[in-house]
Amino acid sequence: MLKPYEKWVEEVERLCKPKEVIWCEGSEEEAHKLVEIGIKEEKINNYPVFTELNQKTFPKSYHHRSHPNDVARTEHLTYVCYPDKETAGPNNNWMKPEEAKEKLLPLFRNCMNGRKMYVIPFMMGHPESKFSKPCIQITDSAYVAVSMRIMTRMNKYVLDKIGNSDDFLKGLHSIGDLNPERRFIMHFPEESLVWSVGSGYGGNALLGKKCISLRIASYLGWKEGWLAEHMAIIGIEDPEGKIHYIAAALPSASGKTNLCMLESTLPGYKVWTLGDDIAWMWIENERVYAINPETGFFGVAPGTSMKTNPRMMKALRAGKFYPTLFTNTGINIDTKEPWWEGMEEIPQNLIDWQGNPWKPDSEKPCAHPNARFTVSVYNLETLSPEFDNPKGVPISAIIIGGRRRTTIPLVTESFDWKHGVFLGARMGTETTAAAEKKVGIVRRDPFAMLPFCGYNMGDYFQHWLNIGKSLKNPPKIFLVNWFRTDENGRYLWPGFGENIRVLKWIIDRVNGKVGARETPLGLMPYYEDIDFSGLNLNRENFEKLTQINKDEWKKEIEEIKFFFSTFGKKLPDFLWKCLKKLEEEI
Ligand code: OXD
Ligand code: MN
Repeated sequence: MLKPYEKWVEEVERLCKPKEVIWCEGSEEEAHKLVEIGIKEEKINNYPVFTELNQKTFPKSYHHRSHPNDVARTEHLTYVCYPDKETAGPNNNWMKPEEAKEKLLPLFRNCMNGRKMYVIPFMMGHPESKFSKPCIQITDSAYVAVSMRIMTRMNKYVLDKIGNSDDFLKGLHSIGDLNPERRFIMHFPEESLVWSVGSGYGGNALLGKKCISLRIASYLGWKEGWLAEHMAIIGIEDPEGKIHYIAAALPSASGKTNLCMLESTLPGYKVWTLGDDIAWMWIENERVYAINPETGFFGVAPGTSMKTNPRMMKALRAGKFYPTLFTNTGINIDTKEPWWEGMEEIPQNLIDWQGNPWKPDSEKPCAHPNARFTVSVYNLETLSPEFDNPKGVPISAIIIGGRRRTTIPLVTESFDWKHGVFLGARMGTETTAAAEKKVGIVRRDPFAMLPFCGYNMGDYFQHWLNIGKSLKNPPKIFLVNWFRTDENGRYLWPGFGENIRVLKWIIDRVNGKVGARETPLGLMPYYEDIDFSGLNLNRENFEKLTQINKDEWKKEIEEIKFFFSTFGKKLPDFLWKCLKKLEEEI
């Protein structure tokens, strides 16, 4: 008798008709073979899937060039499928499950003809954690298979763990013909199933990440009483050696990776990394605990440098875990090293992300603005010793933050958990290159989850409110904005390592060490309570950073009203009440 997972793999094989089925085990030896296949056999747009980079300066590194039309998440082609539209909510594209399958079956039929099919067993979360999930992804891309080894606990033990049960999450992926007309990322949360076709891009194709660990997991969390969030997790060690853990939701390409590797400019403070993108959180003994279900970083390369993120630069060169991947970066053809805008001085002979010679006066950037590195957490020197603790870490504070040039102050503490849910629900941010759309437009992005919440966000807000009810000592919630500018468009806040000053204030608030001033938006710091030592930030700039501009807020409130009204009856009354109170006070 076939086990349920064997039956599923056989069905997929019959549908997709690969020339060969490879059951992956997750070993390093196997990863070498997969990379070899990517170098010698598989091609994308006539380029080999992998080319070797300089093995001395970037040990174990390879370059990957995607199809030029396949460089970011495609939100307009991403659907959640439930029998009814209301469960999906206005925040998702929706299709009925039968309709979605009918649409995609012809795209999967024979799609792996002449190609290899990889069966990848993996765990999201530590195998001994009660919150981890066994999963299997099927793919026809060696790039995806190798990336999954970096990003997840890919291991054949997962098959033993699944055994005869059908309680595992499934993802079927094919790059198809890479034609955006035939590209879809379909989620079937009620079946713990994802179908993705037509893209090899990380967020669309590494199904353990956004699809399973956020869209499907957020649905499971809603049903089972926990949270799957788009959050980094860090431990902040103070001069006495005490560590506070913080989870931080910032939108895509807005600094979660830099935050979780922050190198403190305040003496005695040190940041430990647990995760840069996803947090699964649950309640235990009336406290919130979190794990990062991933084991790798899929970070934005442009802008990453020894100045902005030295720890990541070292991890990329560390060569501990096999392999490290660079996707759509430029290449220095003299040294065979990857290069991107903002890295360091510009080398003489570069080719751009599409393989064309590139000079600083070229019209287009050398690296794609959403060029990425994929690197194991185990390459990082400051990985928290708690990373592999199946029990997770207790969370003292939750940070949410948008990318906003105006309106939003540097840091605001919510009055309580419920008010924190309001701050998260009304959050807006300027769009970035992580998804295919116009960059720099403000859109509402509650808890940085708009593209990733797998069900109606009205229900999601209520779920957050409900979680608060079972917490005796809930984490404090803070809204931050590192991106406010002055009248000349210059950033008012230096960001990066200097963010530790705001994090220190947050921890001081958690420990009741400093006061705060009450404003209509929430609790804000006094100038004296943030440690600005060694930083040239005068009171006048601090006031600009924390200013509440009435005209900007009138506009903001109108936008929030419009956004809230899209949820109809599903929006918790409490959030309307908070908005009304804010409007009156402004
Ligand atoms: C990511 C994203 O890749 O949010 O993490 O797009
Ligand atoms: Mn992300």
